[in-house]
Amino acid sequence: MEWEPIFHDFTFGESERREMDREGHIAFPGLLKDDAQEKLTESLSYIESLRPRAKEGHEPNRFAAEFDWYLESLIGHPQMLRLARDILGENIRYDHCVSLNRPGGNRGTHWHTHGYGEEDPSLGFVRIFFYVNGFESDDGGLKVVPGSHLFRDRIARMDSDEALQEQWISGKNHPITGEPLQIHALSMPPKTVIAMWTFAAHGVNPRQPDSDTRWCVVYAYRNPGLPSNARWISEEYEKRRVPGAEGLLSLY
Ligand SMILES: O=C(O)CCC(=O)C(=O)O
Ligand SMILES: [Fe+2]
Repeated sequence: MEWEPIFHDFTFGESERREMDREGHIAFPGLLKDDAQEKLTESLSYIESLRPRAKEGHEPNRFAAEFDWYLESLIGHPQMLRLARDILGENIRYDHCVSLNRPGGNRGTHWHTHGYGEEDPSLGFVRIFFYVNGFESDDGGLKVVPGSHLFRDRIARMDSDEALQEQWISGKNHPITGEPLQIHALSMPPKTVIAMWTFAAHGVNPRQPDSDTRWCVVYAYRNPGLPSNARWISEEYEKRRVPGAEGLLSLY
């Protein structure tokens, strides 16, 4: 299979690893190539168009790669796998691909963390977000709390920044820097890729009513070893031969 590059040149070396391990996430602004941005926009619009006819249990947004060949082709793309393996080490599995499109007026999402390997920190889980047309902090913007992942806490749901501040952040210091934990509302240019550890607290601000759709998709990978709650792969799809991803679709 011939692969077109999806990313510009990037490095995930010692300093990137330190940043990710200190902050809980790392952003690569403008990493996506123009061609990948264009194809992703098309694919994500297509996924959006299917949603009104969604079948419960196999929704096009939650199983996005099963509905679109281009999204599927990125699961095993060499640059994607290199990034996932730079973060997680060699032994990885694909976990899910979910579209996160947010049209004007979308309400965003509450604060939460995701789990995996609560009892076994050697098992990593990373989400790789493609913010195809970027976002502003007050317009469908991703919010994070640098250092929150080091607490390895399951935050079920907190509806506002104030609630998170009062009920979870208050009194906590960053375990590495010693500074009080703080909410950061990010702004990112188009074509940004963000990798995030599973225990990082995050939420999303509402999209402004007059804004266009924020196009976004997330790919998740993990070290095998435990069942995974968010592993959205249909039974049939698990048997599929996805180029580049041979052996990566199984649970263990
Ligand atoms: O829409 C986003 O930017 C992030 C959504 C989210 O929390 C997730 O996919 O885990
Ligand atoms: Fe999330």
